[in-house]
Amino acid sequence: MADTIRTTCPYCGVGCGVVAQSGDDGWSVRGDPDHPANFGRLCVKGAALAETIGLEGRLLHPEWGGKPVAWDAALDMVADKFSAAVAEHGPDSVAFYVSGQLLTEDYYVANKLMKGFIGSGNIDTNSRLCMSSTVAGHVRAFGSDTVPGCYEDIEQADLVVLVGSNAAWCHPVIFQRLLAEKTRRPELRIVVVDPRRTATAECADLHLALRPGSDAILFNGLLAHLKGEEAEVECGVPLDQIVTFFSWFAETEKTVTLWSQGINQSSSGTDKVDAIINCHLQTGRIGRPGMGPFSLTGQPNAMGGREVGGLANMLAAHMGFDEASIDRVGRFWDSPRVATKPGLKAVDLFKAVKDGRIKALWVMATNPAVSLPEADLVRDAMAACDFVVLSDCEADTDSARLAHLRLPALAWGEKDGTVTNSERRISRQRPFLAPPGEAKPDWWIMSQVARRMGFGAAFAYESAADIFAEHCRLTAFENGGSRDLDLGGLIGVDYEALAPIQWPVRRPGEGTARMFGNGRFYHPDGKARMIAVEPRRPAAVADEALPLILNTGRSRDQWHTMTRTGRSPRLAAHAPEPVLSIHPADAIRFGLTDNGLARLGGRRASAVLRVALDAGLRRGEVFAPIHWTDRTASGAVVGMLIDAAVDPYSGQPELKHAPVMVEPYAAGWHGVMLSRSPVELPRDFYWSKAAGKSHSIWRIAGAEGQDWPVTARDWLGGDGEWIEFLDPNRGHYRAARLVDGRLEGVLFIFRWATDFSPDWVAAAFGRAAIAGDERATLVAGAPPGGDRGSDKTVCACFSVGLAAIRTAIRDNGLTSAAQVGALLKAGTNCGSCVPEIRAILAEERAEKVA
Ligand SMILES: Nc1nc2c(c(=O)[nH]1)N[C@H]1C(S)=C(S)[C@@H](COP(=O)(O)OP(=O)(O)OC[C@H]3O[C@@H](n4cnc5c(=O)[nH]c(N)nc54)[C@H](O)[C@@H]3O)O[C@H]1N2
Ligand SMILES: Nc1nc2c(c(=O)[nH]1)N[C@H]1C(S)=C(S)[C@@H](COP(=O)(O)OP(=O)(O)OC[C@H]3O[C@@H](n4cnc5c(=O)[nH]c(N)nc54)[C@H](O)[C@@H]3O)O[C@H]1N2
Ligand code: SF4
Ligand SMILES: [Mo]
Repeated sequence: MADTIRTTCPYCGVGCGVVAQSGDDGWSVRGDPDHPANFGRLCVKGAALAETIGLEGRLLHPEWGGKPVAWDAALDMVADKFSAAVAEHGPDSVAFYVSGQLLTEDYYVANKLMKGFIGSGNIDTNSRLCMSSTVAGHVRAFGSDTVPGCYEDIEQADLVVLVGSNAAWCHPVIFQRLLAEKTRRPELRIVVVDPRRTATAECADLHLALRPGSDAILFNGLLAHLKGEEAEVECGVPLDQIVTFFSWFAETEKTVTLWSQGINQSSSGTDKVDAIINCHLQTGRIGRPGMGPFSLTGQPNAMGGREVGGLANMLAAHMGFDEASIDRVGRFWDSPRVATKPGLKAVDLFKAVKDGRIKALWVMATNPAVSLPEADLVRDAMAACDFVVLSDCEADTDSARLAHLRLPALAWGEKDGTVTNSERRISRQRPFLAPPGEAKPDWWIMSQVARRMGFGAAFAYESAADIFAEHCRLTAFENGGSRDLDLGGLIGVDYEALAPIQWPVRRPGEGTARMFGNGRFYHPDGKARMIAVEPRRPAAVADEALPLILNTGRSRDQWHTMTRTGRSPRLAAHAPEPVLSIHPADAIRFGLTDNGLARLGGRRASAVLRVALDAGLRRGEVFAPIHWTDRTASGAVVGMLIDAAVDPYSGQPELKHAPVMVEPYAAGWHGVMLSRSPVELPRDFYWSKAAGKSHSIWRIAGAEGQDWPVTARDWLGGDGEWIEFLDPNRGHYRAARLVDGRLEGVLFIFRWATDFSPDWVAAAFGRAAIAGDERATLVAGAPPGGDRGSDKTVCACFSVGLAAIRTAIRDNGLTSAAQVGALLKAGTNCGSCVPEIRAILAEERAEKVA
């Protein structure tokens, strides 16, 4: 294989180009300077990609009941089980649950197999949890699921409004492009609409910390204002801020409104999307440079999935279930059995699994046992299903544990295909690593099953390129300008060399930056629709038993259930534990302390999280990240606390608004454990696990005391040489286990919560042997010199901590993030931490005044 490969980042929907290069130390990655999404930039997650390509923990062989089986047997079994269920109970007794992390080619095959040949609409995707309200909102307004604009619009705008989007963390390179433009043109205004003061809000000219769920009231009010009507806007925002926002919006022609999950993940998400789009239609600000409504997509291929018809309510290639489309797709696929009605949407699909209507379920590239609302009930459903097959790159995920059959899929760096980013730009993901073990491309696995189910002729693909060509032909088939998605100009293209291009591509080499600039939309009359929106409150309300509202979302340096980012020590440093952010006044009210532990309770389940006081939250609301699973924490799956209220049009669940209770988690002991080998800890006390360089780090705490020397051997292994220190009076225990002089594990237990940082012990794990004098310091409980090295990483690229930044600001009187960067390098590489550096500067300023 070549030693320099151009490919695309597998994380967020920005879709950055990546150059992978092999050198003496293995593969390294850098931003692709020629890719139009990022022009060479990468955020910290993209920059750390090379740290995530190791094979540890990968699923490398098909497994039945935990034991390896041959591919042939595994594929036969899937085909037999699905065929038998269809024969006995009909096509709607089977289902696929897929993902925006599949490549377009994989997705196309999944959709064709289910909707075209099994003949059921029962294929849905995790994009249901992510983008489906935007899809429904687009279709209602435009007659098609079309993102009108492009990234350049964000730089050309004079006003950028971010609604329910923490782009500084979730779409960092787009946000960097916006901030760079703001530096060039300080008159460019940024407004952030988010109940929380996020890193994004930190960089805004105006932050509207509205009451959660009240966005439709705000945008209805704005629409009335734009029409010259009087409007009362009660959404928890002071009137002067509303007036400022409305007048900025009214007076600024070049306005882009970006939104993401704060809008979509709502029981009225579709209405909220249309309430935003209404304001752009009213002012004609759409499809022209520097303006437009712009949904930021989450996953690397959320858009590609929508394009092939991966959502249960779409058929294929942006066609729905109307008679003409069913007929057209049937003729194109040469199948008499094309599904004639939409299938079950994700939440309903898993309800059907639970009550036995679905007899065979295939989960691909997603972790529903964690990411769906009512995740506990989803687990029950999977456990009760007759046959669950799961394709993943990882061997051990919460969902994989519930599957009968596990199939090993190729991962990023190995797989080959295309993805589409938020601005409709199709880019290639190219392989630079050999397929490990027996792992296979997802499209291959499904095509093999299709052949065994008797559909061989329609699935005779030899490569991803074959599938892409067929997909392009379908988008162009009997199109004639009637459908937005048209890849006719890519038919016959050199797939290997395919350069990033924005669809529609009607003629070779001609991409499309903007849609609708000519005023033509895809409703039959060619016009767009303004949708009358009646604001609705979130489905669930706080009460005496569950007095707080839980908001959930993302941390800066982790991706979803951490299967990839969790491998990188650099990425773990920013937030090594699952954290509950709470307003200081609420913390006092519920008896919580900063850095202590809290039990967060919902109706059926609870979670234990580390407390972080955050005055940027509204009172009565708490925030928790979605990343921790049963593999990485004792109990921090927030999806179990959230009821599955869904939007009536899109079926998207309300993942940002769940009533919860909170109480202190009283711990009698606290500790840290480091181990080179995997340890499976019990779940009757708190623990969370993070990656170290050659080991894992567990933070632990519990109520009941233990016989520590016994417990330590139980967890870390009995043999080898032990160095121990036990002080029963003070409740202290410290132990290190060495094998052949090399450190294998350490366990430190304290009586009191401590912000002990394991960095200095971690360094010892890197050494081949521990010298005599160092052995004593290992269990002394503090590194030589007594500096426990406790600090929070702010800049992951250059490992710069909070303390160093504070000191530099104080000692040198620094006033800008640029000055901090000049002195410490922090924030000068990927820039992801610049918003945090600004927040630290603001805190230091406030302290000086006070
Ligand atoms: N670091 C990182 N980046 C990611 C991902 C990741 O896992 N990690 N995942 C990717 C994916 S798949 C997605 S979908 C995107 C998501 O990207 P975002 O949507 O930007 O991220 P979230 O943190 O889910 O939520 C955004 C914000 O919505 C706010 N919010 C909650 N309720 C409301 C409300 O009622 N109104 C408004 N206006 N705001 C509200 C939350 O406070 C939060 O700050 O991120 C992508 N990028
Ligand atoms: N409470 C709450 N819940 C949420 C959200 C929220 O904001 N709050 N956000 C929702 C959103 S927007 C999203 S997108 C979802 C994400 O939730 P999930 O999709 O469940 O999360 P991931 O960890 O991305 O799961 C992807 C899995 O696919 C595997 N994988 C990666 N690439 C491939 C591949 O090419 N082939 C195969 N076969 N497997 C692969 C990975 O190893 C991983 O196990 O979570 C949703 N859930
Ligand atoms: S912004 Fe970061 S995570 Fe998103 S595509 Fe670019 S490098 Fe990847
Ligand atoms: Mo997402």
